[in-house]
Amino acid sequence: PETIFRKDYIAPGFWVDTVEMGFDLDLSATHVATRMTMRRNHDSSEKDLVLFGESLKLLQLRMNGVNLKKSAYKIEGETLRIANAPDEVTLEIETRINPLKNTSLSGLYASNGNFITQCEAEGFRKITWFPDRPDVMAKYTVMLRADKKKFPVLLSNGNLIEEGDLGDGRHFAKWEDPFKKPSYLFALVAGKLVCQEENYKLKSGREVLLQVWVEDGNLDKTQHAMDSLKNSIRWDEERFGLELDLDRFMIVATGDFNMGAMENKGLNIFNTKYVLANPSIATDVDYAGIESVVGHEYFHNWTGNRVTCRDWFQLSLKEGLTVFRDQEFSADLVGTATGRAVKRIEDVRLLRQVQFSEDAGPMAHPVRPDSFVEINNFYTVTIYEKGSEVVRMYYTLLGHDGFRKGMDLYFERHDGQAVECDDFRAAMADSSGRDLTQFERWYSQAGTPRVKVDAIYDAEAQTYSITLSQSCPATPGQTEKLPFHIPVAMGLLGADGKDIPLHSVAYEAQAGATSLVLELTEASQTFVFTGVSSKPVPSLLRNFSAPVVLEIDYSDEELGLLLANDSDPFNRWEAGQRLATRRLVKLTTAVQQGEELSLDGMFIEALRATLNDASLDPAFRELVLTLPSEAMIAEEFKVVDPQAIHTARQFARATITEHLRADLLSAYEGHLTPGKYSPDAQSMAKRGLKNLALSYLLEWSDESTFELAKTQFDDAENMTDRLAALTALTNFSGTDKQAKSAAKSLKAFYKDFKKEALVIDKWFMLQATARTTDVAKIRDLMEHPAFTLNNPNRARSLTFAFCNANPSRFHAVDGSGYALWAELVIALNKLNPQVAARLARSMDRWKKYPESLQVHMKAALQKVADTKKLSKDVLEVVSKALA
Ligand code: DPP
Ligand code: ZN
Repeated sequence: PETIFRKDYIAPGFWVDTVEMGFDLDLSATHVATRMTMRRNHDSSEKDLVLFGESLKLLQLRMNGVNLKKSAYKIEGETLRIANAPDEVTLEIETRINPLKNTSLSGLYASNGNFITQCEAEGFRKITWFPDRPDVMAKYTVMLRADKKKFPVLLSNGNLIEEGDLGDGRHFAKWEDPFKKPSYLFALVAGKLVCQEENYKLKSGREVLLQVWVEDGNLDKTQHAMDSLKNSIRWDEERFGLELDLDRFMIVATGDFNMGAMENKGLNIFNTKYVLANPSIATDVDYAGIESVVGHEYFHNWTGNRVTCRDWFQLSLKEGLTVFRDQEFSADLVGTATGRAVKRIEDVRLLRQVQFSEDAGPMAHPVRPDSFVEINNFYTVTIYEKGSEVVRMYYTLLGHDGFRKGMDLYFERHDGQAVECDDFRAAMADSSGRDLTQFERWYSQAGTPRVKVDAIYDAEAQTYSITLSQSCPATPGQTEKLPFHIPVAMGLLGADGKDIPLHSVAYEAQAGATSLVLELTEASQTFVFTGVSSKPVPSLLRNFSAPVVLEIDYSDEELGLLLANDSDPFNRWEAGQRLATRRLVKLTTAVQQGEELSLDGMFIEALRATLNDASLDPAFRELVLTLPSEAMIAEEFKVVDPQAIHTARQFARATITEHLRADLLSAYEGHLTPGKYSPDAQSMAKRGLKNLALSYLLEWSDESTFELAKTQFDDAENMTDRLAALTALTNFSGTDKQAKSAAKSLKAFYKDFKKEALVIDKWFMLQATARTTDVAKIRDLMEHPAFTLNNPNRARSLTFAFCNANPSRFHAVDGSGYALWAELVIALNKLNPQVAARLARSMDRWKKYPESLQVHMKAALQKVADTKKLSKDVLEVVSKALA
């Protein structure tokens, strides 16, 4: 398939001013009539009028009132060209599409008898021929017609300007979006839906209508999404001075959705997973996810919709920025300093576990990619999470007010435009007067930079010199990297654990501060601190001020001091993770060499002290007590041995429990949250620590802790506690009687929640990631009547979870996991290429495994690559892996 390059960008030959669309909605044969007014772009080298289309039945094409004969245009693949079009054109196009047959869930499709659209990135071309590219922005008017009984609700972007009956059992609704937008933000929804609605007063006093639309029977699960929406609106007003520009804002939930959610103008469409919640079906994690995704999509209204992307290579312009905004939103809502740190730690954990791994694999790409085969493959953690880190670095470099000035200038310059990442950087530079030329490399160079630390204390001169040296590993297509502009927030701790006032000639203006942001711009730089009366312990990269790997040799004692004292909570946690990682790596090697395993007292006592420190936020304690995941431990090795890592980590968990049982039990009992469920930060933190304690307690075979979990499962009044208990029970290895009892609980859970799709997803996922679940068990579960590959959430809950989150079982030594993976990718490829390509990525890092596994992995990859009619989505992923 064809590779598309950023450097080949050509402005569109024609602009579109207005689009009028008429839909006659029918599940298997929808008629779409489009009329658009277009005008030549004299600045473009493209002279033809170019439209894109896919899976369309073209019924008619008229230009300026004249039917075009087949000879007047040329269709090649997805492209339709009209040569010699006049400068002013009215184009009328009629197409027919079949939403029912559209299992790709891109374009217009059917979901449980309703119509849903998804047009980002290139789904609009599955609805009509159109210059479907984000730099073509137009005003839309949409007329929807459908059977009134089957499709009582008809929604599209913007404002409802007319509705009524058509007489023949059909009705219509006419919608007008007052803002011009790219086609990827188009949306329509039609079907049997109900809504929770509310009038909401903006800060300016203007009233807006907010609606959350769901299928019948789900109105008891919309309150949290509505609350999150109101919080988002208020937050964007207060933090960025950005007001909702529409009179009406709608959220629609659908059970069939490829992604989390979509920011269509005024009509956000969401995966049910990020809308539906009440205490009995949703966990604390779900509540937090809904808040952040509702925020994310709402914030796109300015960062993405009002100012959009010139081309898809600029995707991070809107996604990185909007992730940064949603992260800040969630942090601000918690409000406390440790609450912010907890959020930061969770975000960084995800970045490291998934994005660092992407950066080290065959799909590594810069935040602003130079090329792609299929844009849908580039909705990645690099674009989103690393993109957010890049935005966060401006924030760190320019400060709170400086960043806000940059944002203001960005909107002042670009409102209503489709722009590039460079335009954002220019706004940040010009508003602050800072030279951010070198900062561009964060957009152009892939790979995770490494910063090596060498420090020398000179007792006589009382100076402390820190030398920072940066490098960045080669990535596909990029062998040499130039130095990045890296903000390194730091402080120095004295022997008492307190921050030492900092004095450095290079940062004279901030003399006496206890935290500084060093700017590393060269390959190697030395920063000298004076007046340091004893050898300090450095705390570097505070709050994770840059997306890099920090290589520094700490002694266990230094890490202990940081864990107990650092004024930066992120680095406190980081010190604990370093202590743990060091031990888990050693244990893994010991497992491989058949040596006896042991865990030292220093580490266990450090954990005990943290666990029992009542002055610390329970959420923070939970994070410190959580060992690095098996995937994170794997990153420490050149050659990964998933079973040894699993054994090592399990040993560590059991040993921690052996020594801390009494402390864990009192942590459990001390953090109960009786009474009505509330998803506030404090209650969530308590539940989190309590349930972590429970999962540890069940690592140590014992009758009473099993009963504790069993009782929690039976008596739970919310899904958080119920699911935590069931997970612990399912992973418990005890007597036969206990195993039977756990199986009974699992069955009861299914029965109780059979009607709640999102809960059944959890039921599958819990089993997919259980320690004892092997490939055969997954095949069994795939035969379960509730399992289907047709629904992305369900497919992900069982098969993706197994391939991505149960490494010791997926990487079975006989290669059976890989064979299953290949079958699944091939099956999904036929149904839904986007989802298939996501699963295909599970094999990205195959070269990191021992030869004996690589043989099987390569065979599985090859099997997929050799499949006939492979989508370009999957083809791109597997051919890059095999390259
Ligand atoms: N633009 C969507 C989002 O990230 C995903 N397609 O919100
Ligand atoms: Zn987004």
